[in-house]
Amino acid sequence: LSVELELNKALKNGELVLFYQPIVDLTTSKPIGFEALIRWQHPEKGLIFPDAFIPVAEQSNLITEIGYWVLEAACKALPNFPPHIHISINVSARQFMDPQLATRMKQIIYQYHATPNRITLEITETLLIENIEQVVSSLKNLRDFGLGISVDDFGTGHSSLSKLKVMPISTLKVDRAFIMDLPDNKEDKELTEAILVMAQKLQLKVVAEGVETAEQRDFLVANQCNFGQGYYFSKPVPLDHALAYTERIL
Ligand code: G
Ligand code: G
Ligand code: MN
Ligand code: NA
Repeated sequence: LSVELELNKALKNGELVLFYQPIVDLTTSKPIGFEALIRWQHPEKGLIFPDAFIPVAEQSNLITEIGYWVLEAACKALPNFPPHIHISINVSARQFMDPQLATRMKQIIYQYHATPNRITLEITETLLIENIEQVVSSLKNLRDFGLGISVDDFGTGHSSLSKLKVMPISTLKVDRAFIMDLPDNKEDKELTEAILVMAQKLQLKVVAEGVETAEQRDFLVANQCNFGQGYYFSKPVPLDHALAYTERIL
């Protein structure tokens, strides 16, 4: 059986699950939200990570169906979290080829009585350079509905800085590549500082990704980076662990 066929079956059989990684306020370590990250609970092979199946799904319309499943699962999980907590979901570029994207996402959110401003979409920079009318129109539609829009892995793609200003974006997620060698690496230090200053001027929130040490956290706080995510706080965990994390810290 090809991975694609197996994955299609997995989707129907309920073998896909969401794990959750906290996004914290760096000064207090309290979670402000969670990023939902998909896993495949395979009956024989055990837990399969997204790198092994998302690229396959992205080669077909399967990513569209998986994307709607992810939003639905996030909407179902949302009432379990305290009301100030949001959930971020990853949306692949290919999902924007679906002209019904905004309409169907809104339907799912209505269906589960989810509050739109408790859901954030994580998109990648590559989506922004393509600048297809459809992408911009879907994003604006969803932003106007109340969803947050984050640019994931910021700094690794080729985003045009001028587009950042006109795109309906609320948050930059600075890629782990810039964070991992902080605070010793001079270049990464300067690049991170520059990104933080730029984000402040554009009135964008910043989430530092891949925070693994107290030194990285301290550097980020000293440079007015408000939010972070990484193994220093927690790795992605199942829903019950994520809920326990919320209670432990609050
Ligand atoms: O922990 P991690 O191995 O979860 O994630 C690996 C990659 O898979 C990340 O780049 C992440 O963006 C991607 N990914 C995780 N969950 C999803 C999802 O629900 N949809 C899409 N499109 N990508 C995802
Ligand atoms: O591409 P995206 O940012 O959506 O995916 C997040 C990926 O980064 C996931 O694979 C997640 O497990 C991983 N991740 C999250 N925090 C850390 C961290 O502190 N260190 C490392 N090495 N990876 C992380
Ligand atoms: Mn992400
Ligand atoms: Na990222």
